[in-house]
Amino acid sequence: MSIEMFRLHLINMPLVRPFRTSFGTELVREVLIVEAISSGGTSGWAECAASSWPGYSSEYTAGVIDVMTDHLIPALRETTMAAEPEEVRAALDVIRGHPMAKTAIATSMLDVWLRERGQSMASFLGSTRTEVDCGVSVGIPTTETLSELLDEVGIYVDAGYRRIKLKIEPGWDVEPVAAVRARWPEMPLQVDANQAYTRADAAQLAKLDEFDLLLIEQPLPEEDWLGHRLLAEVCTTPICMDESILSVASAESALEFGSATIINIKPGRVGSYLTARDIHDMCMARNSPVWCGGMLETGVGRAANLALAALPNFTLPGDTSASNRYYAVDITEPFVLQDGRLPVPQGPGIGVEPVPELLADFRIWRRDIAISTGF
Ligand code: NPG
Repeated sequence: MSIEMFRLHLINMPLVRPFRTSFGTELVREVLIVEAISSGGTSGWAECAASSWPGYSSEYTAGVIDVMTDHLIPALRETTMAAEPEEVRAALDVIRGHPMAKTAIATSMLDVWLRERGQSMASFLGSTRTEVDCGVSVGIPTTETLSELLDEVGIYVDAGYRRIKLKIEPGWDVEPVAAVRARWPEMPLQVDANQAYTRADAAQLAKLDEFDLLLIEQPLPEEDWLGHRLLAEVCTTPICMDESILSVASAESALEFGSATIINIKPGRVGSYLTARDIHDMCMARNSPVWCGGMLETGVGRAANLALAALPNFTLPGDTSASNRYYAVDITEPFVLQDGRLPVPQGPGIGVEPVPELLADFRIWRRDIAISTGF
């Protein structure tokens, strides 16, 4: 088996409602879908987590396309690897950084590899569940009103989501959390600041302690390990890291240094589903819970994330919401919430494929990169 070509599909997916975070607002998700095509004609599919602009991290779609074309795919071409997933990871890791681009290339190849073996990604990664508990991430309302927030949260509570995550930023934190907590006293609740605070905000963040939150996610800049630890000393709410976690080493450092007690695992941020699994294993050995983050994925990225979230130490509900929380029409068969859970795909590879007509409908650009990796 050899990969003969990568086909990059750039699509524009309108969100059902704007998604506002402390770093910006998305109305339409620009999504890069990677298709790896083997000599046997099997297509493997992956979704790149990058956004169109470098607001969440330094990666962005146009940069991803460049690094894939100029560096990552050529790095594969130069190797004599046999396409074992570990060898693909090692070949791509010759290039520094660019984890979202690497994850997309590696996952498309892994999907081919698994499909040709008839094995599901869930079983390959070591899943122990056939369905996963789902949470939902609620953006800052564009009107900045509590009524809009409560209306949106109400929709998700009624839909059966098992955990609510509120986006916060300076000026939008204690009041919205208090309002949601007052309306839903029993609902598992957490917040995400996307690095919007500074060490000087510790007292403000500690005011959130009275609302019985599961965690505060990434309150401080990603490189501020000491700041997170100092914050953990003044807050009783557990601190969780997202943007800071790029590897097993950074996750282990976070736990060991006391910067965080809970890790959000996003495969795109760590360069590979194999590394995501390794972080899971390390955290499990330390009795530290993990949960699966989300990047507003279509069904392609969601399927792979659900396979990961089915591993045993994903004990907190993830940002793995149903298709209709994001898109009126998904590019795969939609994922539908059932009793607050989503099923883990069990078919070969990621277990889903884009519907060709829908992929074509949403596509704005396509590029073929022919290669032979020699395996
Ligand atoms: O449900 O996929 C989802 C969204 C979860 O909040 C979420 N993602 O900071 O984690 C994040 C945020 C995000 C989304 C970041 C898109 C960047 C782009």
